[in-house]
Amino acid sequence: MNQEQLVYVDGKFVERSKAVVSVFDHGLLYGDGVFEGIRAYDGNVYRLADHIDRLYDSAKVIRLKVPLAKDEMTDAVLETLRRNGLRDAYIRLVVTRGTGDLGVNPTLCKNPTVFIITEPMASVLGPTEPKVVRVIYSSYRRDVVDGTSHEIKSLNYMNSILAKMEATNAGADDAILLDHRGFVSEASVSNVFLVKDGKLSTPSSAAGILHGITRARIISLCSYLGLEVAERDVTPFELNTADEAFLAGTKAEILAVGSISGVDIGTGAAGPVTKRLFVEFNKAVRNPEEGTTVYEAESVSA
Ligand code: PXG
Repeated sequence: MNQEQLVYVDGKFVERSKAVVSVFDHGLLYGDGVFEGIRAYDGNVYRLADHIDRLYDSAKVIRLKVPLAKDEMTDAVLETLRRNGLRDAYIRLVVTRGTGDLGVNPTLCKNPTVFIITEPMASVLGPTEPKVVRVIYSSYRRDVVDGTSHEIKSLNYMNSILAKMEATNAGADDAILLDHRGFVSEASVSNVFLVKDGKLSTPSSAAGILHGITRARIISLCSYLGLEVAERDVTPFELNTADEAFLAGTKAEILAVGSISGVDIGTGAAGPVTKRLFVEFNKAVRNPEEGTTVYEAESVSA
């Protein structure tokens, strides 16, 4: 594609190199804003309605009034993809508090900033096998639910960034954060599952997790497949001694966890339940019924 990709900024489509926000935007000054990371698979935006709902829930909790109705936001996402001719894409949808003064108080920020970045991104889901990653336990604890809770998908990602840097520094792919009590919470930008004796477990809301859309889909896939899933407190001991563990998120899709801080999980390779869910999830994301179609049928090129 020769033409520069376009970014939606406050209702206008702007060339990527010219897409900017003010240095007085509180999204930049204070991390005051919310976002979503979304994928499109073959012209269908996976679970777009769920992402839009979560965005508006995050905004509600920080008392940020999104200047578009949900259907207008949906149209803006689809139009950005169309204008960029993208079928397999990553979508970053951001709403910031907007410009204000040099003070943390947001009341002077009158107009929230909305921008939508789309880029080509092919799925990492291969036809058969999930990728295996090595992770560590981070020394940073997940933010608490009565603090800067990750239930809010806010622009404040320092907690995850510190953990991710720690992982990179240790030569690992990612880090799992524990919550303030010492229970397993989540990885930097994905949720955690374990499999023991054929049953799955995943940390519950109490552990300060983001309510992942991939996590929710895996739980419903498990129920369809007749697999049991418990949402509960998980100790590091339980995770270390699991038969299998995997990470789930929009960007990660499904990644098998081979080891955590040097302890092999199961055989250290992707286990049978992880592989099965990987295949099923792969099918789900490509099912047009699970997505919001970007292109009208007549405009789809062969
Ligand atoms: N936990 C956290 C803290 C996240 O940020 C997930 C779990 C998984 O949620 P979903 O709804 O995606 O299944 C996330 C998701 C990025 C990026 O560019 C981050 C996420 C999603 C997409 C892209 O870093 N975070």
